[in-house]
Amino acid sequence: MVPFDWQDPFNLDDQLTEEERMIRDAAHGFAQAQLQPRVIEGFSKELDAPELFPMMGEAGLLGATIAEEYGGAGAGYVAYGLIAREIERVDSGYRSMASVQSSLVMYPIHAYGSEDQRRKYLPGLASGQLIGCFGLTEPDAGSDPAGMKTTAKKVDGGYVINGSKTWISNSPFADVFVVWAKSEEHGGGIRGFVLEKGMKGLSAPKIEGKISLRASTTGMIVMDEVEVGEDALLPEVQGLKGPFGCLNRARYGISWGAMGAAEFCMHAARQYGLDRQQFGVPLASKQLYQLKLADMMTEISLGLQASLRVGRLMDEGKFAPDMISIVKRNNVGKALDIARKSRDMHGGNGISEEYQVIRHMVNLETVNTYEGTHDVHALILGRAITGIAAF
Ligand code: TGC
Ligand code: FAD
Repeated sequence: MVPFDWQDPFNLDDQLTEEERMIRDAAHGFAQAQLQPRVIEGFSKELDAPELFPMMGEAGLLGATIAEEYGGAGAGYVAYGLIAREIERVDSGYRSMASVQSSLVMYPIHAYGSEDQRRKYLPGLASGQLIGCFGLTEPDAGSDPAGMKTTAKKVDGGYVINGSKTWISNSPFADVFVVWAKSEEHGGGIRGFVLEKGMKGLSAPKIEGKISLRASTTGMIVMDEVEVGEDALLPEVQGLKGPFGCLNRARYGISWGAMGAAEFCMHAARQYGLDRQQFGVPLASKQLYQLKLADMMTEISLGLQASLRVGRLMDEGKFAPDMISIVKRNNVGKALDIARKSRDMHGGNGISEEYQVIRHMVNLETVNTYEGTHDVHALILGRAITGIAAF
């Protein structure tokens, strides 16, 4: 028998390699030293924080799975998940900034780009000197990206792109825009293009007034007759499997990240219950309070084990996207439930920014929606179980 550790019930630590533990500890140190001190004000004032990208780059947190020759860390998907968990322990918005950069911008350039595109963009994105964004969602095409209206028309020497994308993380200060469009030249099939800040006809207005994910900047991408060269096309992928291949990585990272937010909320509720006296005793001595803590610990430990399993399978090249739907959907749904419970267990203090749990709670509403809503992932799984697509 071994002593039981409520912070690591299944001894996840023991299932990691030495390198993974080092990456996790470095990410934890960075997140607590650099992100935690600024998040309350950043969220409250809805501050843009582009300066975080070079800081995250220097800490080795961008493009962890990308080969070292392009500036990445050459690490595996478990390490990538551990980074997401540590950043989202502080705030889902900061994790969004990093996961868009790594999974939705660096990954497609690495996996679908030409060698020239890889050399041109990846080192700058890895160091955080360049900031990336990913444009799939449109005003009239969210859960159904096949309904997108953005087009790429072939012209001499390149393409002309028209359309608009909305709810795009990082877009207002992005340098590099990975955008998906229907290409006339390819029979209306979906193709990816890399656009750059400053191109004529390209703008990225900020969406103001979010009540969730306020520490992360979100905007639109407006493309009005944007002319790009042939070298802007991502040559190696065609069809929706292009953007979905990126989403697989980001959704998987979110499954770890959401557990980081949930761990913060559980630890906060535990400490609050030990410190706060009511009816002459600590709240933590009450059965109802302990039941909630037991449920939280159980869901977090199961969720982390599941993400670890999927990460190992990704590293071995043996994963199916449906596995990722299970962990994205379940872990985010459980994290949201844990954040709501923690908010309740803090009583009136639970609505104060100082205690931070309500910030995690409202952030997780976004996380439950983006990268495939909770219900869309249920339908992906329903299709896998029945063979019938019910979208
Ligand atoms: P469907 O017919 O199922 O598939 C079309 C083609 O794509 C392939 N495919 C996949 N490939 C790789 N990975 C996956 N997960 C894949 N899923 C599908 C499929 O094999 C097929 O290939 P081919 O060669 O036969 O053409 O497509 P559908 O149009 O019926 O899609 C249905 C559905 C609901 C599954 C899909 O549209 C969906 O997932 N919708 C959700 C949209 C979404 O997740 N959007 C996310 C936008 S990005 C974002 O939110 C970033 S937030 C980041 C942050 O700030 O952290
Ligand atoms: P809709 O698709 O209109 O869905 C509305 C509701 O209907 C949901 O409850 C949904 O589950 C339900 N629904 C939809 N279809 C069905 C169905 N067939 N059956 C039953 N119910 C259904 N996108 C990007 O491309 N890049 C980004 O960087 C990005 N960042 C984001 C950042 C933030 C802060 C937010 C909020 C969103 C971001 N998104 C981004 C967009 C996000 O991916 C979409 O919001 C999400 O995919 C849902 O699309 P929608 O908002 O159009 O909702």
